[in-house]
Amino acid sequence: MGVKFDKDEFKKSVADNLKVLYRKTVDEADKQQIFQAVSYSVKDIIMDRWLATQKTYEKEDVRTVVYMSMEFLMGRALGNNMINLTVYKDIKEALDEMGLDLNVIEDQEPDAALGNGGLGRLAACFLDSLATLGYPAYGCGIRYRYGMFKQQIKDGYQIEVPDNWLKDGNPFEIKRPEYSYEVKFGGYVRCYKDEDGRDKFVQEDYRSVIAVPYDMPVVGYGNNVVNTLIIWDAEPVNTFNLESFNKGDYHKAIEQENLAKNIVEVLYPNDNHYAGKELRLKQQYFFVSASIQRAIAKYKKTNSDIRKFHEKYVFQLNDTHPTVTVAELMRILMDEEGLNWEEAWEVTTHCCAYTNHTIMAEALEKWPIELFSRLLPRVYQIVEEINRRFVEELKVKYPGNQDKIRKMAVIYDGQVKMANLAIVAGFSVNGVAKLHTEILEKQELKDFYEMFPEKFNNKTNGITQRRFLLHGNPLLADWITGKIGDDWITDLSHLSRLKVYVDDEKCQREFMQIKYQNKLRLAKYIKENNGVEVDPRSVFDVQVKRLHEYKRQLLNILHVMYLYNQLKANPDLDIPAQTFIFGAKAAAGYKIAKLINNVADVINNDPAIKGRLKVVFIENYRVSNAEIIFAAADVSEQISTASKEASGTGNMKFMLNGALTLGTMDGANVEIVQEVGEDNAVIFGLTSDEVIRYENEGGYDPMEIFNNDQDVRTVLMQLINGEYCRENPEMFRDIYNSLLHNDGGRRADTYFILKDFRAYADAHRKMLDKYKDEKGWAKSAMLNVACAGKFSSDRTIEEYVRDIWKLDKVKVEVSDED
Ligand code: CR6
Repeated sequence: MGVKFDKDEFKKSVADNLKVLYRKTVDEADKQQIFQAVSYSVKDIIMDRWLATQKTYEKEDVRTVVYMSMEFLMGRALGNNMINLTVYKDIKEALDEMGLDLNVIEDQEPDAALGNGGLGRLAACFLDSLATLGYPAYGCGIRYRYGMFKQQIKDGYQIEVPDNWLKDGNPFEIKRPEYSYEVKFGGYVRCYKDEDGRDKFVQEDYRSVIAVPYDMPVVGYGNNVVNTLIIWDAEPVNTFNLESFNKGDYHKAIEQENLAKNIVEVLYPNDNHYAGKELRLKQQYFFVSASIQRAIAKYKKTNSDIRKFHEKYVFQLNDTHPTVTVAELMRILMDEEGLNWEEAWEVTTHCCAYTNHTIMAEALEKWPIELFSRLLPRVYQIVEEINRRFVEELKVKYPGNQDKIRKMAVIYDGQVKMANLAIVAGFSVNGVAKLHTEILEKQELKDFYEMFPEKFNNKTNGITQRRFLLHGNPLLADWITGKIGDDWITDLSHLSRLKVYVDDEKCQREFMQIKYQNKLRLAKYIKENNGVEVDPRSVFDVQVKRLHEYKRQLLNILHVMYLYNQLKANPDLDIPAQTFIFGAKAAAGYKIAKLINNVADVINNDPAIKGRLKVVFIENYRVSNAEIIFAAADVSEQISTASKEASGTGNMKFMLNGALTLGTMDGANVEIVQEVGEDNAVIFGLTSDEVIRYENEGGYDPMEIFNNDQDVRTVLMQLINGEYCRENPEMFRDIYNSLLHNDGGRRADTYFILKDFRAYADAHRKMLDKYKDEKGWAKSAMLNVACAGKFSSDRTIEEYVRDIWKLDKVKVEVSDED
């Protein structure tokens, strides 16, 4: 089943689009215009399938999942849409014939960077899998005017530049003003009796905005299914009738205009960190309220009994960010649909399911009740009532146990605790990797697990092979298809069929040749974008992910400093040349990028080590360059402090592209090693049990290591003796101090960097020994690909469907098929 592609028709369509959009011919148009024209031509192919899919859903009145997420890190759409329509190669050919280079055209598209990191990208992978598997699904999020900032590196520092991704227009989106909804903030709640004597609650003297949806197509692979990502924009209620307002209302009109402008202005660039800003809560309620209103309106088109809403809709809450969903749904069901509390609660608690993505304390969302009740007065009343009833339950179940109430109540200490709200009102709570779910059950959410064991389940994350292999690594994708056929594209478990080739020396050579080509491609990218020359024959050792203390980029760079010392002391050291590649955006203020860049500067310019060590910080790491980076990696650095990384998904993308994991027993690394075998990865460091034990005991003494390990001491002293910052030797004193000294409530070496240092250095040695054995390495790398099947987001989605969402697959027929 595929799209019937007519090359001449497509070429004509591109030329026509250039004419209609820009009054230009192909020769006259610039690259951006060509990108737009090609995108509209591809959108044209999508459109029939999109219409057919939505018609089918309506006709069959399907049960639907709404994936509620503040973040969708979609990346570029054009290439992925062509891949999933199965017309990538056809279009490439057609464009070739027109004298146009598809790679250049794809490069014109800005990434849709509506997310920070793993959580947002996971949402994007899930949408891809849902469409490919043929499940009715919507993503609901926010159409931020500015997505994740663009990163520039100046003088070693990260500079954040606004990402005006909509500047040239977004060719794939469709504005749907006819499905707009009002969302209200502030004011007060008036209670009155209706004609039946029942209490009615209305919000008065509020400020409001109009939520206007933009639809983005989510194309399934080769199956005619096109689902929808709805991203909400905010418009003022009364831009057009300002004149009609009297003096009193004028002020309010301006306020509402500003509210609309501000609310969707920018994505908060925090990964795994909660900042508690009022505007953030506004964003959350804004998209949640609009999305629920839309779902209910859609439901009512084909169903009459709102008491059965949960039979047709399930809301998956991507972390606590959209948790206000439970209270907003209660509000709408009661205040607007006329249900009583029990009826509304019955629906809500069968509708909402919550995914936890972290155990990091600083990521836990807690809103001061002052703020929450001021912004959402009616919703707050409902949260209070949920809390009151739940605390009653706790008192019955655990009489006299104040500690349970303190830990489990939804409102406590003047704060609304969003995770508790999600767990109390949700019917499912899941972690994102086996180890993570175990930690939730045994530690972080122990009390809830004891009370509601049936709600808890694990869903190990996954990634879409369509983007991260088929699109990102075409050479390897073709090679795999040549060996085992192309079933892997929609069923990644087929990769295991590659196992029969791992000892075949010809296959090994082919495989390593592809890796080499991909390393050349990355080397070229690095040269063009960073001006650094790297040796494609060196080991590409890569750590790309958000900059975060718990992810321990610091451990990595300290080890590079150590290696450099070794090489200087012993120039004949028999180790392969290595290139350490970093890529990461930081929350403002985290200075580690400066250290990495300064170390890079010193090492890369030292002729004494004869190019055997290079360090590169790739500027503006994002989905589009990630695809190039994963394909070229030899070693995948997954070195978070055990217990801290809930899952990780980059780890899976590296594995799928044939890199060996050098990592801790954390997150999904545990399952990666289980799949590929201990010989085909290198594991080091404290276990999560050990970390948790140390934490409970108040830490460990890093001074002991400082005193006894000369190599570690040398590296640490280099942080404060100007070795990596001649003009300001004090530059890295903070880092030095944080590793050795307690500071107020903060333990020295909070993330056990020095504790794990030796084990990490040994792990690197072990990895290099493996690399020296060419055939052994090729075999291990191939086994990583062959064993990556489990980590497809298709598998993850099938588990969500089976255990939580209970959806049926849908078939979509389109008339232009082959
Ligand atoms: N930062 C986890 O830290 C996980 C993703 C997706 C994270 C990461 O280990 O793979 O979610 N958590 O589940 C949060 O964002 C809160 C992440 O991306």
